[in-house]
Amino acid sequence: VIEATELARGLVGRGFGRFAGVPCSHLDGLIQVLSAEGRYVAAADEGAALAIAAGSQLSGQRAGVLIQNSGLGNLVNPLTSLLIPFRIPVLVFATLRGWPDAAGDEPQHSVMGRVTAALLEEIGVPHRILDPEATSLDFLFDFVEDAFESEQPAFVLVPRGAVTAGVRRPAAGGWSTPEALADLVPLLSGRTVFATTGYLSRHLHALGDRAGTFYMQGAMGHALALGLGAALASPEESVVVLDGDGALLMHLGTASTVGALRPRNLVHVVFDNGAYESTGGQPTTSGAIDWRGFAESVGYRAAFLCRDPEELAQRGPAGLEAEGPVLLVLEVGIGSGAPPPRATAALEPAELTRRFSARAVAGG
Ligand SMILES: Cc1ncc(C[n+]2csc(CCOP(=O)(O)OP(=O)(O)O)c2C)c(N)n1
Repeated sequence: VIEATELARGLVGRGFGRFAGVPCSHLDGLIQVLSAEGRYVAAADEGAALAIAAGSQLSGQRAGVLIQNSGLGNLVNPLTSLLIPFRIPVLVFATLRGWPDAAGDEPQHSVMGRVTAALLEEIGVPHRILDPEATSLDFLFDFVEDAFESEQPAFVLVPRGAVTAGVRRPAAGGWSTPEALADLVPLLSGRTVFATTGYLSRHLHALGDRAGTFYMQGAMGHALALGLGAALASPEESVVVLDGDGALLMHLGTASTVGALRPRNLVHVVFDNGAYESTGGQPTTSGAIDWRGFAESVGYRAAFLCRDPEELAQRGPAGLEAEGPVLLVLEVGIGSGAPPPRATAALEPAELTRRFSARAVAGG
C-alpha cells in the first residue's frame, strides 16, 4: 500500500502545488494530506476540477486532479475539447470503482469500472494503473514526467486500497441526516420521492421502503433533474426531491431550470451537512451559500430553512404544501456509525425502475 503522505510529498517535490477534485472514499487519505497543506480545492464537479487544474498549469503551476472514475463522464468534455487539443498537461488520479470485479462493487459502477482504461485508451491519453505493491514511486513519476514532456494529461488509475486511508472524521453531533429523514418521512406519504446518491438513499430505504420512492444511486447531482422531468410529466403528482449539498452543487444549474419552469408540484429538499458524508466527510463549499437568497434569485416560489426538529415541525408541513417550486433546506451535521445497506442490495436497479414506474400515481 502506498503511503498518502509519501505520495503527496513526492508530488509536491515535483512541482505539483495545487489539486482539485470531487472525493472518492478511496482517495480520502491523499485528500486529507493535501487539504491539511491548503493545496486541495473542493470542485463542484470533475470537469471543473480538470479545468481548475488546467488553469493552474496555464499560469505556471503544475496541478493534479483527484476523482472517482464515475466522474470521468463529467470530465471527458474538458479533457477532449480543451486539454488534449490545447496540449495542457494535468495529472489525474482516478479511482477504479467497479474494477476488476463489477460484482464486488455497487451496480452503478459496473459499466464505468469495465470501460475506464479502455475509454482512456480510445481517447488516447497516457494512463497507468497504480500498483499497490510498488516499493518505489519512481515508475509513477517517470510516467508523469514523460506525459508532461509531451504536453499530455496523465491518468493514474487507483485500485481500491492502493493508497492509505485517511483518519475518520468525528461526527458533528446534533441533528444528523438519518434523524432529519426520520422526521421528514411522515410528511412524504402519498408523494413521489427521488432520493439522491450516497448514504441518504440508504437511510431512506432503511426507514421504510415504498414503491413511490426512486433511490437514484449513481448519476450524482441529477436527482433534481429527474424530479423535474417527473413533475412536468405528471402535474397531478406531488414530487419531492431529496438532495445532498454536494450533489446539488455538482449540477447547480438545474435549479435555474426549475426556477424558470416553475413546476407547482415540485419540492426540493436539501440535506445540507456541509460535507460529502458518503465518501468520508470531506467539506463541500455549501457554507458560503445563502440558500434563501439563492432560491429566490433562480425563481423558486418559496424557501424554508430548518436547523432542528422543532423548526422542521414548524415549517416542514407548510413547505411541502406550498405552491412549488419550493426549497426546503435542512441544516444537519455529519452523523456517526455505518450506513445501512444500499437499496439495490434488496432490489435490483431494473426491478426498482419497474416497481417505481408501476406505482399508483394520483391523477393518472
Ligand atoms: C460523478 C460522481 N462523482 C463522485 C461520486 C462519489 N460520491 C458518491 S456520494 C458522494 C457524496 C455526496 O455528497 P452529498 O450530496 O453532500 O451527500 P452526503 O454524502 O453528504 O449525504 C460522492 C462524492 C459519484 N458517485 N459520482
